[in-house]
Amino acid sequence: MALCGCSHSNQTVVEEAATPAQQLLERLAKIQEKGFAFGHHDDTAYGHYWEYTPDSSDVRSATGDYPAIINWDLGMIELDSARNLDGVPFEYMRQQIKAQHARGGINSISWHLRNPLTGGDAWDTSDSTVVSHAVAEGDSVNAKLLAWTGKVAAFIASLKDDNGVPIPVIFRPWHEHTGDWFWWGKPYCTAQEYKNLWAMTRKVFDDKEIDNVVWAYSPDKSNCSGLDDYMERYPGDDYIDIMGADVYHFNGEQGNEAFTQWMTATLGSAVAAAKAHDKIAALTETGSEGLVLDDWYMNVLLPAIKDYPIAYITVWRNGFGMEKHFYVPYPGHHAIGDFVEFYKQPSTLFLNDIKELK
Ligand code: BMA
Repeated sequence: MALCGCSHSNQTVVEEAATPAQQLLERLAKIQEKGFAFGHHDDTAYGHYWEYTPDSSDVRSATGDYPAIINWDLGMIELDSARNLDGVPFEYMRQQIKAQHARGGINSISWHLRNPLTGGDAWDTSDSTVVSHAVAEGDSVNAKLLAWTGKVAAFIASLKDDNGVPIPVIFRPWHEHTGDWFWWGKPYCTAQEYKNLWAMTRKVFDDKEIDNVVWAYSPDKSNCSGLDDYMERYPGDDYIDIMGADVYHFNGEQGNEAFTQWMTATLGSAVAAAKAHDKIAALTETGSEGLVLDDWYMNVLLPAIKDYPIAYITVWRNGFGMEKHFYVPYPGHHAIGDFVEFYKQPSTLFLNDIKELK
């Protein structure tokens, strides 16, 4: 996107170069014209049977191709830990982000940060005053969260290719806030307090003039049955680039209908909001844990999303050595054929489909 800094007095037109973030947003819009990009969390860090093995990927084992998008999580970076909450070393993550970018793919980032009041994890909802402290200027919890956010901003700003050019990423903090499982969830703060979390976060990045971040908002299906719910805690057009939705499938075959209804309610709202606010829509998290249905990708997911204009979807991780915690079929799994069929669809875009689309 070329921004015009026009000077009418002397008839010169200065074309400002697009920022890395603007380039990624344009790319996502192009991707959406062709279909939707497929994303997988921690794809090249570990899979069902392996971990930290260069070039490995459960998606590639199944299809011969990498996912178009790989998601990473920065949880624990705030404590200066060398590894994230799921054990991924941050330096390994950085290398893998560079590798995914170099091969023409896209990276996205989430942040399951710890509770700055109690010292517990992201799921510690034991003290519902945490957000009010976190957004109160001068409060020690506020100071702690600002420092934590600074560490995330520093990591993201440090993502550069071999030529020192910043790597654009999608960043999706404060996710699934309509639910009640994270300390920033709906029952534990007012809408204004939640919006203030976003304003704080953005200020940390904007003060550092970080320009490689595309910002995603991602309500969960929980407490999100229509556009009003979806928009209730929307931080504002200046802060958000992507209208996301997190919608998981539960209960195997019995859950099919509910999944489709939730998709209509939540992803449908994201798409409507994206249209009204001139943003990109995405299914920022989805999946069926353990793939209990042989045909989930082709016969449940695809029909549920096919009519929505979205730029990408992301499924969650294939936990190494975790018997039932996986979302992409691994070698030998009974749902491989279905996933390969899904891969072959013209609308599903993997790395090879998007790498030239810049
Ligand atoms: C959840 C599970 C957890 C993990 C968390 C953050 O959905 O995968 O095992 O710690 O996401 O990645």
